Amino acid sequence: MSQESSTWLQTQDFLEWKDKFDRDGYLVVKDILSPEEIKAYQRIFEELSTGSQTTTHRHDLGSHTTRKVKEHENISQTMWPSLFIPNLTQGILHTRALEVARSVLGSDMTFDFDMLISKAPHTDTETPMHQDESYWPDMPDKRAVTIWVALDNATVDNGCMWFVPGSHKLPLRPFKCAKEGHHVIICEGDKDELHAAPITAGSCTLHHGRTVHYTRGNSTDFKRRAF
Ligand SMILES: O=C(O)CCC(=O)C(=O)O
Repeated sequence: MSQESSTWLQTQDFLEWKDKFDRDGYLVVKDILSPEEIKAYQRIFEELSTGSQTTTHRHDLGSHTTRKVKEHENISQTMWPSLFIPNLTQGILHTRALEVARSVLGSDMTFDFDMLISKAPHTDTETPMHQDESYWPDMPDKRAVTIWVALDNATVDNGCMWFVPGSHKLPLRPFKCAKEGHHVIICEGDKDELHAAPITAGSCTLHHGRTVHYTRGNSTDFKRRAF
């Protein structure tokens, strides 16, 4: 871990993070990126989510619903951006995310995978309520955390994260494919259980592998990008 990043951790309320994360199964950490760093990651985002080198790693997570805006995928995903940019995992975003993960779940936590996910203006497609653990039910060690770094201000109207507090402490909920044969999963639950976590660009949310979460569609004129 870089010296610079450890210095960053010392400026944070990291001792509170673990208690909140253990209690709620999710957490907001503000400003893990500076305004200059946000711009640098936005550039990487645009290069990878539109460039021809990543076409094999891109798909529409919202392809189970009818397309709302013809020229855009409903929910655009680019898997494994770190395969395409040398040393991306040594950069500030991955380094700080790993420090945050280790603060809440243990110093042996390691990086697993990364992805870019965006909702273009007026695509209005929800990411259904789900638990990430449903995608990897056979993993013996259940200590998993997803860190969602906003590259634009994430609001209720453009698709910020929503979580069901405490859901990580209960058994995995029954789930099914959102549509026959489609890979997107939806779990049982009621939207009234969800709490919104709007954050500014450069801040992040983290959620446990079993925490029920969801995002609304983007009904605004602006992109909602997350790393
Ligand atoms: O960005 C979204 O709409 C959903 C992201 C999500 O479900 C996740 O990162 O686990």
